[in-house]
Amino acid sequence: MTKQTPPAPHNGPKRDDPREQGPESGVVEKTEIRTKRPSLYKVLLLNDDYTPMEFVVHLLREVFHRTEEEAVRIMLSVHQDGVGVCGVYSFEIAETKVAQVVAAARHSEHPLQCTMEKA
Ligand code: TYC
Repeated sequence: MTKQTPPAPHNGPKRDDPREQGPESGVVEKTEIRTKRPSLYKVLLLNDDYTPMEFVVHLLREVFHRTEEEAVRIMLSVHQDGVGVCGVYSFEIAETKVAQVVAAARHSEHPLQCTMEKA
């Protein structure tokens, strides 16, 4: 009868044993953190035949912090082209500005329209 070599001593779980992935396994997992820059949105004013020019200029100054010259230029470009950009903002800021313009216009009973679109 031939003598067999005894099996190698078994110290703990083998590599494909699920226990190998446990906290004592020495496996270090790295979680990759990916950040995305927030999308930007254009706030647009639409032209109409009834809202006074001065009212539009006032809103551009108060809501969009435009100078008198910038406000007049933007208002006139909306008046001529039908639509114009008041500013570009993150989603929440753009949404708030649209709401402020619409609220002020309705309060003063002007039909002015203001919307936003992805820049
Ligand atoms: N067209 C308007 C007028 O002649 C002026 C105006 C400009 C209205 C811009 C809206 O978004 C607007 N009184």
